Amino acid sequence: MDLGHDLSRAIVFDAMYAGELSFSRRRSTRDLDGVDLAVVGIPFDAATSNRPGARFGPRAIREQSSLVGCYPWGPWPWDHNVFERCETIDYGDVTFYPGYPERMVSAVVEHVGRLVESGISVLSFGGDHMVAYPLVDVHARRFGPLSLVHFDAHTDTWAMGDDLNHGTVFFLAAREGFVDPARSIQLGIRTPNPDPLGFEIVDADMLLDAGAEAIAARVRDVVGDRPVYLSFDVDFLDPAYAPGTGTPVVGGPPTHLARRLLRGLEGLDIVGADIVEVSPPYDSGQITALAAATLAHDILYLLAAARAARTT
Ligand SMILES: [Mn+2]
Repeated sequence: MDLGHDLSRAIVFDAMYAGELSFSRRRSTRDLDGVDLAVVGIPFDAATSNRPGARFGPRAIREQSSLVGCYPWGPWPWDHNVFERCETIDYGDVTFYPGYPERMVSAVVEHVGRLVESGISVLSFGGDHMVAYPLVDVHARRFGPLSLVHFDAHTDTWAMGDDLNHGTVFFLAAREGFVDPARSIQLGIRTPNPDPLGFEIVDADMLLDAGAEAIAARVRDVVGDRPVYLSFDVDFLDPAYAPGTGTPVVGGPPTHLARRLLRGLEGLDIVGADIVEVSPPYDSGQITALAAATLAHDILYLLAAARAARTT
C-alpha cells in the first residue's frame, strides 16, 4: 500500500497523530441528510464543584479517537466496523457565550434537539455533568420518560432546590420527569448519597465483587425494553485509569470492566448517550482521553445495535 502519493486520500492515510480533529475520522458536518449517528461536543465546565477543565474534554477525546478508530475492521473485540453500517458524523461542538450556563442549556436543547428530532442517535462529549440535563430533556421530549443507566462515582442527585450544577443534575432530571428513577440504575457509586430518590444503586464494591456479566444482567432487569439514556461520567473509573477528571474518587473499576459491562448492554434500547467530566489539564499521558475515546466507540456500537433492533 503506497500511502504517499494519492493526495485525494489524505483522510484515509493520515497518521494517527496527524490530520483533522474529527471524531474517529468521521465527516465534520452539520448536514443531517442520511445520518444515523452523530457525536457532539459540549465544551462547558462552569458547573464543576472542584477541578475545572472539562471544557477541553471534547477535543482531547477526538484527538485520541484517531488511534482507537484506526482499524478498518473496527476496534477489538467488535466483529465489524460500526461506521460501515451507520453513517456517522462529527457534528462539532455546541457553542455558547461563556459565563452564562443557561445559554449552554438552551444551545444544547437547540442543537441536540434538532439531531434527536431528525431521528439521529447522539453521543455527546462533555463538559461537566451538568450538560446531561438538557440532553435528557431533549431525549425525553422524543421518547418519553427515560430509563437512566448512569456510570459514576457520584449519584449527582443532590437536592438543592432549583440549583442546577454537575451534582444536582439527576435530582432535577427526575423532578422534571425526564428520567424515571424506578426504572433506572446507577453504577460504580462510591460517595455518600443523601438523596437516592429511588434510583437502584450498584456501588463500586458490589460491581467489583459481582463482575460485569452479573451486573449487566441486573441492568437489563431494571430497564427492560424501555428507552434508555446512558450517561457515563469518566470518574466511574478508578483514578488510576482516569486521573483527568474534576472530582476523582479512588476505589473504582478498571477500564476493562467498564468495556465488558458496556458490551453486556448490547440489545438495550439505548436512544442517546454521553461521556462527561474528561478534564485534560489533570490527565496524565492522555490515559483518560484514551479511555473515553475507546468507551465512545463501544457506546456507538450500542447505539447502532439499538437502531438496528428498532427497524427490524
Ligand atoms: Mn462523578
